[in-house]
Amino acid sequence: MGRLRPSAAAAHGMSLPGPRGRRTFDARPLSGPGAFQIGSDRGIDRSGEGREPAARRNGKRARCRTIMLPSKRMIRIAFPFLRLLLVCWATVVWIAVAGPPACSSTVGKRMHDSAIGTGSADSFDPDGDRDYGDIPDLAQGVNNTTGSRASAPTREPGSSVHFEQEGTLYAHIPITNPQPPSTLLPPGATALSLTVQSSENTTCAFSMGTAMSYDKMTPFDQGAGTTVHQTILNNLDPDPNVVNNIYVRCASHPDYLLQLKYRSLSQADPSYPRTGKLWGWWDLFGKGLPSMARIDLWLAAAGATADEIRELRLLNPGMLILTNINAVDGANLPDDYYLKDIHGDRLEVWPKSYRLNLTKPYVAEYQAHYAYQRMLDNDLMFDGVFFDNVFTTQSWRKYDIHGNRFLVDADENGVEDDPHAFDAAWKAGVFHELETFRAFMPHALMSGHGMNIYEPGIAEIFNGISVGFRTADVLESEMIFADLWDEYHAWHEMARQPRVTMIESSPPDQIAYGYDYSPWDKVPPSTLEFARAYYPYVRFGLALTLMNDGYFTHEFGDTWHGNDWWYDELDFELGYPRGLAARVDLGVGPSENQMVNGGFEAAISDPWRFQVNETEGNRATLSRDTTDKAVGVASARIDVTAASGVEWHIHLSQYNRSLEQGVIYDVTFWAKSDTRRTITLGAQKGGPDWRNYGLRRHVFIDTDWKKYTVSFEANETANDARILFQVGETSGTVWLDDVSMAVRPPDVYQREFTNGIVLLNGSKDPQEITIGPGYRRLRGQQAPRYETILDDGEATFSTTGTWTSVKYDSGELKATGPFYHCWKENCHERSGSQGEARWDLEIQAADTYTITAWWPAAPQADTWNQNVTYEVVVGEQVIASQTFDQRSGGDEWHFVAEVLLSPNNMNYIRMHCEGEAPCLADALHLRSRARYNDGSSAQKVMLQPLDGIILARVQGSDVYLPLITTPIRLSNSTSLPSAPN
Ligand SMILES: [Ca+2]
Ligand SMILES: [Ca+2]
Ligand SMILES: [Ca+2]
Repeated sequence: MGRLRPSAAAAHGMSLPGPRGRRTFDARPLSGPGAFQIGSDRGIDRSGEGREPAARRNGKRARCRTIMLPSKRMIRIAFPFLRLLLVCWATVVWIAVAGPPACSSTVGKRMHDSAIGTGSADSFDPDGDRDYGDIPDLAQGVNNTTGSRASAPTREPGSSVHFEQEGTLYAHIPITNPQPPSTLLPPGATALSLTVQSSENTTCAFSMGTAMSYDKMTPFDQGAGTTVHQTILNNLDPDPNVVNNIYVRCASHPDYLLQLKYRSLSQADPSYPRTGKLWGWWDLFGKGLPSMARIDLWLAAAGATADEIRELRLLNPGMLILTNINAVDGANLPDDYYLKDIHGDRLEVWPKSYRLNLTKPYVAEYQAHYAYQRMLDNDLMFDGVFFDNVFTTQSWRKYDIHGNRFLVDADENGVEDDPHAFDAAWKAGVFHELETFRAFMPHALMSGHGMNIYEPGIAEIFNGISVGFRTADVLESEMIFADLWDEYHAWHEMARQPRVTMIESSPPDQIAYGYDYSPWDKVPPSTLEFARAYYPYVRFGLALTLMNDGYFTHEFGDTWHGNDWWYDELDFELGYPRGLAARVDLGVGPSENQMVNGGFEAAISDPWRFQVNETEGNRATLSRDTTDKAVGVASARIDVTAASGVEWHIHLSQYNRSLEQGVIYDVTFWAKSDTRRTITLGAQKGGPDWRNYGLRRHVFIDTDWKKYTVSFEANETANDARILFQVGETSGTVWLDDVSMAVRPPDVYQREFTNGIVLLNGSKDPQEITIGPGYRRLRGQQAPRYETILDDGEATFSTTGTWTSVKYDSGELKATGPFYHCWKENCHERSGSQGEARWDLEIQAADTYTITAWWPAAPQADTWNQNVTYEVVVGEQVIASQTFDQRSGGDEWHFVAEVLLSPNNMNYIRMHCEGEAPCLADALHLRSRARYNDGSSAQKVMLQPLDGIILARVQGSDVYLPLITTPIRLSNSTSLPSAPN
């Protein structure tokens, strides 16, 4: 999820969720050994909104994990410490309760439900199933009355870990505020500084591994006779499969036991290619753990038990596994937790799942505690949490899933909220949720969907993202390669350590999103097989992934996770990178900077122009600043003293720039401002109708000078373009310097690994790359050496007679059928009885080719032609033909012929139809018998547009590709060093 429609991106300049911005659907029915019950009994967090599964796989009813559901009324009637008490309610472990503490009396029944209630420390996990659902096995103490949170932990020398956190003493609870609370530790941690507070002056002691009586415990190092007790826990087991259980008692209340859990993360550093999976746990579980162990990164695997995770870690020590919650949706919560419209109605975003009101701090805190609880429930075996739907704005959501208008009223005053104010409160809530969880678990891995790495604050919280299905968007020209490249690298450059970004690659969108939200019932089986085996999409996603340190998965798409598709390349042991990716030098020289006086070294005059819409109340001045500049002797300084909030009302632009349609440009500039803010970069016609020339992008800028690069594809050829910096969003001062615009060099990259090299062609042209000796292709059986789809929308297609380009396409993400698709939405339909369609074949190498044909399963098909003949023509001889009845069989590839073809002949395929019934000419698919990974020497490689290849280093050879090159340029960053040579 978090898919970004390029049009939405262009309009909003950031990762606003588009029509596909839906929650991930995570499962499908599965039959066979190990299959689970279909439906709610499968225990799947089907909607992904963070509900506890209805039942566990063994059929046992899941324990109630509801840890804190304070109602609004409760909060109003409670005394001021209630918020604090909610925290201790949620989090303090009562193994043995020596009298009703304030915490339990306040929370009443819920506390009773979830407390152990037997009064015996030995009854912890009484059923011995290591399912801690019996009790809330966690302890912590965040001061929510003051809002203070844990500061970032600081590593002490050696492997000891030290946490700093402001303390709070909870009245009447014998032991509180452990620092750190139960949490994950960095890899290899063997010692920890632990502090607890007691309700009265006393002496405290601890035991490790088992809960001993007070007199057998080890006294804390410091604090005897006081309320603050500190000790060093030595000899922690750093084995990532071992939870260190720590028990604490104090002499004042020796029956009261505080339990804490600490576990070290593993030193996960799997070799490449690194593989991942999202949501797929339940479907793949039937394959057995050894099969699942070939995955290095499991995201959103909430169904995994602690024992299963331990076994997986033994099978694959480099594995990481994350549980999940939905950051912004929920179910089965008190009514006041939900976002309402002006009529008091909730926003249904998935059947029976509703958007929460994260403008309320207690809702954000509930979400954070829920995520923390999920970690602790599973004996702390998960390595972190996948947060689905991390939307930091919400005003864009105008309708519920039924199409009902939703006029948001988050402050519940009966009046529609101002969208800016609502978004600001919403964003604060989302960050409060994320930061609260982060305070509990500074070392847990946090990944998710929907975040924008450039948004201030995101990189400090998240270790990575799962980049959802954008490779198909690039392959289908819905987004430019440069944007995906920049986003992927920015996550690796900016995110919190350790970095765990995944690329979710997928088949063509028309298949992945064209057959409902339960496509397994609706995609024709042969089309599903095509989706699995359309290798160019796999190779592009994989080669892109290997250009940085991310994890790769090729899945059906966001409508269906859990396929166990596997590819030859994933079995090749590529080893470890020898450096960063670098651009391959194709002999294309750097393009000229097309901006004049972009450094503001001369007086700021034409073609620069500064415009302020004063009739709308804007006030701003432009000056040349010689005291504060990034490059040279001066910068441009814009002081906005009054802003209407409309970005373009105040802008600095340079007129009369030249653009060429289809060319990718990099606009590079330095910027800073007096406060963190966004500016908007645009390219548009320099006169009426001021239309967009392909660029409109928000850029987050900071209070210190940074260099930014924004890439765009010009959507027409023009000499009257103006490049704009719009600053009318808000008042303040913005500085700009060293603005340049140049043609982006071809996006062709290579990266060296210990056992091979990866090449990626991110350009729209085929690229022949000379490598020299020392490399060979991999050996595999899957992918054809040559594979093409010839669509009627391409120049190789022609007709005689009367044909019309028509669109038979049911669209994407439709909930109701029928489902049907011309290939790439359009096909040619013949009227009359004359004429034929023809696809010219461009054969690259002599081989035997399998040819198949596609037409749509449109509702109108019952009137279509019954005798449609495809003929394969070689040198004017028909060498094979096949006749189809197009009234049925649409949305599948149909076998036409398997024939020998060579580049030396005039080859084409023609289609003609009998009678006057309409016939459809759409797409052909050609696959060679030769294999892509044939083990052959690879001194030269021809890469198709948006394609990639992994080559093996020939044993004994250690030749580096001699094409080392200009370093990669990243957005929001300066240059990276080039790869080794
Ligand atoms: Ca309101
Ligand atoms: Ca300058
Ligand atoms: Ca087509």
